[in-house]
Amino acid sequence: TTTRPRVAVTRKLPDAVEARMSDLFDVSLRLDDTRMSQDELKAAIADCDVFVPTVTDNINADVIAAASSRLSLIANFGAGTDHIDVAAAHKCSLVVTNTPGVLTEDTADLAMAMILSIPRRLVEGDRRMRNGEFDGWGPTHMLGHRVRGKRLGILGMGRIGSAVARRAHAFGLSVHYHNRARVPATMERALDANWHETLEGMLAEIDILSINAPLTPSTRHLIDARTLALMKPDSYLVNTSRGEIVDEAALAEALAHGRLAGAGLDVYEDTPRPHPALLDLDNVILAPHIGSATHESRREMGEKVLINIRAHIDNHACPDRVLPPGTRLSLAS
Ligand code: 8YV
Repeated sequence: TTTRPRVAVTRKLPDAVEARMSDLFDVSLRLDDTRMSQDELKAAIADCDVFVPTVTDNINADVIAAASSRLSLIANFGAGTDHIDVAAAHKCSLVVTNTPGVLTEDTADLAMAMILSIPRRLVEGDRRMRNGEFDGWGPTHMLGHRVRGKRLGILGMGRIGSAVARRAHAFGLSVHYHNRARVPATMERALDANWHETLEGMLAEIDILSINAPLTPSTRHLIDARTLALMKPDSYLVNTSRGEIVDEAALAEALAHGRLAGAGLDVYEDTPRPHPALLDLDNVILAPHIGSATHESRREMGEKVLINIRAHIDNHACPDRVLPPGTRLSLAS
């Protein structure tokens, strides 16, 4: 019998994923649902052929240096790979993969849920009900803003941004976007999306901003005091991507002073702690990073991890390979 590849996972995964993984590979499963310390990550990566981290792990060059020569694949459970030093992995000839696609629609649903519920003060209303603050209907009570007819600005028109755009049209929003590169004309037409060459130009014109970009050196703090000041005072911000794209202290400041009407956040700069000033604001929805938290997405993310591992072991190209930043894919020499 050939020895089965040894796979190390850093977190407890859904039961069905763990069961399938154990069928296929020699897996060291986590018994408790905690995150590993940097030392535990190093010990785990030193003892496997395939390493399966998640967003809560800081897979920096130091951790990667602890890998044994047996390691050849880092198969991330999740789409975003900003927590992995992909360039360092590449230098050590490690392949890195992620799980895009399967979580697109669920994450877009969460963004849309926030786009609908912040202007309508839904979560604030729930809080009031529970606090016994509802003493009857009134013509001027709990007024929010109509969503239909407003302009949605999407920062990052990738898979998730496009899925948000499709939903937005159903609710009568017009779609605007800014992206590192303009998307192909056919896609722009299909999404009925208006391109803005500059983020600044888009921010001044929109009523709701949905952030759907990956965290990279060029998106970190893209939304800060300066860019927030360009937004209309009665506009809203929704972030279901990565917390570090927004300067959270500047956001809290803008919200507290009425320079922004509200925000919906699923991700934070200092996970898992939102900026304390946000906790006091009624016009903010704080979600605990649940964009892909459906049974279906998490199972399919696990399947993607398995497919990538299988392809790699069988010497095929991994379907979801992540290349280091700056990798040139053009045919030009
Ligand atoms: C996951 C996510 O919760 O895929 C991502 O990038 O943020 C979420 O879907 C997380 O990454 C799991 O590792």
